Amino acid sequence: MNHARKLTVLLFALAAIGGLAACGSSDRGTNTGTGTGEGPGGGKPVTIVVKNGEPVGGVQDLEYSAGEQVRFTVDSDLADEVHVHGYDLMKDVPAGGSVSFSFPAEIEGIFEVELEAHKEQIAELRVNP
Ligand SMILES: [Cu+2]
Repeated sequence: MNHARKLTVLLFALAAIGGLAACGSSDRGTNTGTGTGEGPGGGKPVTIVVKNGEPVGGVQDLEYSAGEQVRFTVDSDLADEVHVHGYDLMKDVPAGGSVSFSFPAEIEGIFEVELEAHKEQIAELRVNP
């Protein structure tokens, strides 16, 4: 009995992992060597400009400390859906329009911000303890 229940839990866990992996593979390497020096200070709004489905200036670094407010805007020339992994937030962005995110950085770690339909990473969200 006990064994069977454990197996069920395991299967659920696998299904959850499979679901997460289904969108946006993370095996692209998270090594973003952009030495821009100063990161966005806590609460300072950041705008990520997307042209032809790609982030202008490369994948943007968004760095926060746990508890800070994450704020950024995506300006896109193409219609897509912006997906913040980890926090699992999704918002549509119209062609030539923009969409803004504002949420507390309550999950620590490094997460991909992705243009879902184009499967393009546009930012790396880093939340430090
Ligand atoms: Cu995604």
